[in-house]
Amino acid sequence: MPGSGASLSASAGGIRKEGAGGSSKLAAGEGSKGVEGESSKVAARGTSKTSAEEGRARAGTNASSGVGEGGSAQKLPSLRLFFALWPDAVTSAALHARARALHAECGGRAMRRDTIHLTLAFLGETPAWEVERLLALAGQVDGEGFALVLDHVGNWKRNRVLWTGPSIIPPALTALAQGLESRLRAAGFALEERAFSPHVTLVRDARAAPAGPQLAALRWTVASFVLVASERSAAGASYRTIGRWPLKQRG
Ligand code: 2AM
Repeated sequence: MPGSGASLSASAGGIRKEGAGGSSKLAAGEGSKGVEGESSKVAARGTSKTSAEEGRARAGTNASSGVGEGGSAQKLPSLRLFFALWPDAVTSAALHARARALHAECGGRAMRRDTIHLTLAFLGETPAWEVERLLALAGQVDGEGFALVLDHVGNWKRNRVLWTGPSIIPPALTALAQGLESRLRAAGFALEERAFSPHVTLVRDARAAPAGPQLAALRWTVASFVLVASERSAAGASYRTIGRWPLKQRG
């Protein structure tokens, strides 16, 4: 991983940050057994801090081991980061309904509404000081908004994940994921080699494959992308949005 680099100031004006799910409220019963034990801590909107300050302020960090100058082991602050598409409230409610329907049929753990998303690029454990560079880099991505038609339900047997995705991938989604990936790689961030496979995880640890017909198509109007920190504790995982970038609307 490279050291800290470019200043954020040039692109800070284009960055707007807000909570991941738009709403952190959970539907009744979501804390019950059979529901994914994750929660979303949504940060306050609209502060006057600069992007760099906000990125740092939101960088509640994990600690990864490192070796200090004298050779002694020390804890370095790090974050588990990924870029994602985060659904608006209506879309996340519809996706959550789909997750519950699959859970009713197949068992496992349904994703909670405020944790449902589509991963664009998974960075994993990342030094906290890299957040500024990631914010600047994402601000350079010149993506277009698009409609994502989620008309497919898939079942990954290897990890017992049930997911939904588009049978036709919009070119603007491919361009966005590739634009992020190429910038991240050029900046020295390590990404997985496997090809981008757009999907929204709905159920984990499913006990059975869905037997029924494919569900009705769900249309998601994608207007922004986000950088998210995933945090794990005894209570489960929570997601915190660190940055949000609007996608251009086609006129
Ligand atoms: P998933 O939906 O298929 O589980 C946060 O962990 C997000 O990053 C999840 O949406 C997860 O995808 C995705 N992700 C991609 N690669 C990952 C990896 N190697 N480990 C954990 N999560 C990964």
